[in-house]
Amino acid sequence: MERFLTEEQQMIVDIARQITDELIIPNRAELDKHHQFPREILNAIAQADLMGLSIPEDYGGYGGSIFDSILAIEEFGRGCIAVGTAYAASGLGVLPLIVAGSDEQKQTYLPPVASGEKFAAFGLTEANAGSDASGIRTTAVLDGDQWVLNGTKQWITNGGEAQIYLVVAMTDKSRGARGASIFIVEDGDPGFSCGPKEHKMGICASSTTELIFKDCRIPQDRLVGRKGTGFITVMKTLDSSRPGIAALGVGLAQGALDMAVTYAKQREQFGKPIISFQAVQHMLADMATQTEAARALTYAAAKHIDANPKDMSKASSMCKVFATDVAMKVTTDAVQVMGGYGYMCEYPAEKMMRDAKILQIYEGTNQVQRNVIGQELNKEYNR
Ligand code: COS
Repeated sequence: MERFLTEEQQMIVDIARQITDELIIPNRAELDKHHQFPREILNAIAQADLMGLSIPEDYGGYGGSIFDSILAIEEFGRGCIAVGTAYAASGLGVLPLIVAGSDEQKQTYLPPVASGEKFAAFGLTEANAGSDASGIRTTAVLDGDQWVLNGTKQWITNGGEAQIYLVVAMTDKSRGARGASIFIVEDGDPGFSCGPKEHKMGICASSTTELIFKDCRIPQDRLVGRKGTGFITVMKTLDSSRPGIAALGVGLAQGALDMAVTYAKQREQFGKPIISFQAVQHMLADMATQTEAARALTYAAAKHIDANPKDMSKASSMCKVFATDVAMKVTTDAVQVMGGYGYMCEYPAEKMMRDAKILQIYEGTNQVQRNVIGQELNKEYNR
């Protein structure tokens, strides 16, 4: 369906599409099999000037909207959401800086991420703090003119591959959500290390590690925003980034649909291509309709957020939950349409289905998204 993009937006799609067709799709199976971080592909994305899409122009980026950036993410997701995740996670990593960082911090840390010279990562989750984001236990204590961090972050995307980490730590445990603050930690800071890469069900080419802080000392000026405002910055960060996860879902669903239709036109049973059977047609019809609906909501949500930065939560959660549930359903149905071939590791359908699952879990489970939507509805109808 017509997407009503501007010339610039169509250019973003065209460049991302070319990278996806020429570099991501031909290499995704090998990257997945060997759990290999897609460094060369990310370098190509950087060379095409797409790393800094949502970074302001003053800091070396393209200065695009959230809508602009999800167009690229959707295309990469069509090829492989492990690559899309590594790409989007670098953008997520610097979002707290864009939301709350000082001009000096932005001047220092944003240009190398915009150029792709450095990658970023966002460190929030811990063993006992996932959905309960304010339950984190990592601490930061001011000692002279240095912050001392202690604790362990878990399941951090781009861990071990990034050079810049935006890390959430408690500066005052007694104040709960109001006692959290955000810090910039650099690869090589004393007392900071990353754990080994986790083995995952899907998105195997992306890197997921622990971040370990043992008396990690960083300069005082690495605090992002005011002390104690970290939780709000985290919430704003995630509200801005969740349309990107929705876009990965839309892209993945599109990739699975393309594959299933192509297969159904070629595969013959009972002397006819299986697409001529209504049972298969109905599955494909639902897959196509759901993918278009997910795209429409994701685009509408991104545009709403760009225009209303103070009213992001509901739209952001709605597109995340809908598009990622669609991605799970469409990839599962693609495997079904392809039958035995769909189930074999030799073909891409099974990877797509394995990959889809994480979309319903990370950057806030789909259950948390439904809570957010429900709470927002409750507030709206009280007004
Ligand atoms: N934008 C701005 N402020 C927000 C906000 C948002 N989206 N959501 C909450 N806040 C504010 C609240 O207004 C409240 O402020 P005050 O203390 O001034 O009243 C404060 O933040 C605490 O809010 P709340 O009490 O609602 O927080 P909860 O601890 O109940 O947590 C959820 C709310 C569940 C929504 C939050 O913890 C969450 O998003 N969890 C999922 C985290 C996640 O995505 N994890 C995945 C890993 S990150 S890649």
